[in-house]
Amino acid sequence: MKKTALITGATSGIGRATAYEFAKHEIKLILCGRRQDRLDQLQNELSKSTEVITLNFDVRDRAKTLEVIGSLPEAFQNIDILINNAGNAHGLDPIQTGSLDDWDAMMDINVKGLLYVSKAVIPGMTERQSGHIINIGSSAGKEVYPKGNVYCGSKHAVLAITEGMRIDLNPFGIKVTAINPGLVETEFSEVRFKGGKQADSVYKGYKALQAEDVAEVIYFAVSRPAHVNIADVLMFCTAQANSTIVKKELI
Ligand code: NDP
Ligand code: 8X3
Repeated sequence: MKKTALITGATSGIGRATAYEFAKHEIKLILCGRRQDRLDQLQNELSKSTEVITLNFDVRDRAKTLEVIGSLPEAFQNIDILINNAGNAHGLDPIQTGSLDDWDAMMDINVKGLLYVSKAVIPGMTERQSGHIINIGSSAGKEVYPKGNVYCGSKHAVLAITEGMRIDLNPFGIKVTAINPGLVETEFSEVRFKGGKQADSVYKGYKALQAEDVAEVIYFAVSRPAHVNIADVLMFCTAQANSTIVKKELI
């Protein structure tokens, strides 16, 4: 039987590439995001390969998150795969001058949003005693870098929550995975720098990971045999050694 996946943050970057990768493998898709035009476009394109529905909600809205996921049409109710991907960095500032709004956004979206979505999906998985949750962490969840403070904190939290999920869901046979990429060329930096010029230089002078590279690893994780769980992946582009060392060509 075809599997069903719910992907948050499907309107851009890693989530969008994962939707395309899963569609190739005929996984039924519940695609989530806030930009309706992009959700419509994805539904039009991917419906050629698989069944697709879209959900428009902000993961910060606890009531709406629980409501929309709780009222899925019957054919999409049994979620086999949850990709907790929605999230971003907001700002890159030293802790002494960071913006409270940016801090709220990162903790509310990257951490609490992930929890709300999980809360809506996990009961079905425990009832069926099967499922796979993939949380998109980051290299920032393993290593703190200058001015990364709160974003790194949010991603360290994602990793701790992932480990907690793996422990608590172990009796139910549910797989839990963290995929932790380094620099990926998406809209991430446009969001972090609020569309400012700084975003233009982030992926210049080297070949960053592409969203499709991460999507392939996500599909690898979900396509392992029943007895195999890919627990934790750290992936960088070849030019990146860690959060602060990136080999760039002079341009
Ligand atoms: P993008 O900015 O390209 O995509 C972010 C996605 O998250 C969009 O689809 C956006 O959709 C969604 N999103 C953001 N805020 C909300 C919200 N409040 N409610 C619902 N959806 C939301 O970035 P990436 O693809 O790069 O990021 C995806 C994940 O990967 C994030 O968790 C990020 O932290 C992580 N990551 C990214 C790396 C990178 O270098 N790019 C590296 C490591 C991890 P919409 O605006 O339509 O709601
Ligand atoms: C995104 C990668 O290095 O900008 O999580 O934090 S980084």
